[in-house]
Amino acid sequence: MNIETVRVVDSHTGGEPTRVVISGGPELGMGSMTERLNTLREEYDWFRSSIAEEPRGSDVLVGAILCEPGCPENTAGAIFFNNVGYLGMCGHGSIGLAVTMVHLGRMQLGEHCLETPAGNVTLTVHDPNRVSVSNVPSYRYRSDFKLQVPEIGEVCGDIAWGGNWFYLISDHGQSLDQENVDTLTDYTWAIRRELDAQGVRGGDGELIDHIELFGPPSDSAAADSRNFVMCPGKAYDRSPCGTGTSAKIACLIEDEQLAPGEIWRQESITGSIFEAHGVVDQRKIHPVITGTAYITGDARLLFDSADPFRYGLRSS
Ligand code: PYC
Repeated sequence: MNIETVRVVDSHTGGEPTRVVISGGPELGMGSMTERLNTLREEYDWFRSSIAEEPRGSDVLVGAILCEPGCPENTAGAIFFNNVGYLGMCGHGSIGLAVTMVHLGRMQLGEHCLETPAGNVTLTVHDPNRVSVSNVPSYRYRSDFKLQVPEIGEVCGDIAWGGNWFYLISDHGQSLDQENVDTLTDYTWAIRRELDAQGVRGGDGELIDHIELFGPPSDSAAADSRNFVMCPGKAYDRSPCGTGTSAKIACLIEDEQLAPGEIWRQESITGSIFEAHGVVDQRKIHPVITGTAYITGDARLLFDSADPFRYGLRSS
């Protein structure tokens, strides 16, 4: 494999970066996206780390390998990854990927089906920057789940699936402000560690690796809620987190605090906003998340065989 010809397009969705590998990635075969993810993890994890880790990437970057779809009528497939591993789905990343494909002239306005390891999602391209993602069915697994955290005391929240696993907490006494990011990072990381230490898992036995705090929006005329989302690699999401907003929509609909079709505007800690609603079909909640992404780069990555950090700072 010649990794000197890796072409990437970078974008950000509400401040959260996405790097889409357009060509030059490893040969992953034509199995399902889950099978291709497993091949990537088992045989080419160095490729993930070389793209996502410093010095070429950063802790906050989400990468995506653009794949041929398994089913020819679908537009594309994608495998999402970050500085420490892999994501079943990524909402901001799907919006970034759609805007990237429009930039490349490979996606037109309208509806497209994207295959992901978590399931197929529908991307609706409204204009070259604005995209809706009709996400995988999302649901609450445990409500009012109490956790004793040595550094904090008792916390209580919902465990929900939105394409990734989330622990959603509204009652935390923290101020969701940019100036408070270090404290929020320590707070959510202590919770994340304790969920793992106590063996608390999602419904499928997977790690609950995203912690989401909610608070009042900065402007109640513009948004319904503000969040802080701690991601698996200890970076916080600069966007309102598409899969995290999906998990929230599922909880709100299950609590009858939001009607199907009613708009929920989720603000991130950076002030960016996703507009979301839930569609209920055969008793399943399908969140639809709308956001805006911009292209920030279109580049060829270089790998010098003499570079001791060519596979990433942690993994080389
Ligand atoms: O938007 O779903 C998302 C996401 C997950 C991790 C970072 N962003």
